[in-house]
Amino acid sequence: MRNWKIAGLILCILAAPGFANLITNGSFELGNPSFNVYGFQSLSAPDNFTITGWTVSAGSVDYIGPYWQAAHGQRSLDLAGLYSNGTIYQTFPTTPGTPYQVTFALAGNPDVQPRTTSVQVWVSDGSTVFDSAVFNYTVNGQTRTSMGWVYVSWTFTAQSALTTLGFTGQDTYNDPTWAYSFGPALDDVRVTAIPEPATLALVGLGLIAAGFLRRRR
Ligand SMILES: [Ca+2]
Repeated sequence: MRNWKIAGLILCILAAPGFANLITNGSFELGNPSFNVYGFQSLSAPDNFTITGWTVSAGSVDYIGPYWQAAHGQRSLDLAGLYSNGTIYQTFPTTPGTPYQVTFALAGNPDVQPRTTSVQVWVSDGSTVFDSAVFNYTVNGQTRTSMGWVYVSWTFTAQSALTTLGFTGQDTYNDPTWAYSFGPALDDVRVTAIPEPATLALVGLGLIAAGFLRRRR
């Protein structure tokens, strides 16, 4: 019976990588910001050193600290930084042909409302954006201490051994003073391989085998 339990645990361990988050610092908690007195820092492209694991590749984003409530941890992003919508991305290993699920927390800078803000999420094989989607979020009544974060998800199928996942602010509000400085808010980005039925079966078998012994003891 001991062998069943060991086999079960091994099956679970073998299958576990299919559920791991492939994104480094998806909650934006790691970095070396110099937050201003309001509790954020505007980053201009190119910037691949302020937020660990991420590159600001176009426009501007705000790295948000105490300025507003994060969805997870203490930090998040405004994808319209100073005067411009921005783009941020990260590259990670993938298996071509495998489907992946992207989930992230979405809200909107509440300083201008009501308005609807938008973010484009996209994936590239290094040279070409091969899939993308736009998510809209309506800001109406939220505050910096009650951001109204919602979790959304999207799936793509990898085309290459490395995939770049990016987020681009697409807010259309052009402020007379601040121009495009009020964008969609982003936090808690996760990417996981969508487990194949065989992987789920392995986990199930593993749990059954591991649990069988416990009941018999
Ligand atoms: Ca966070």
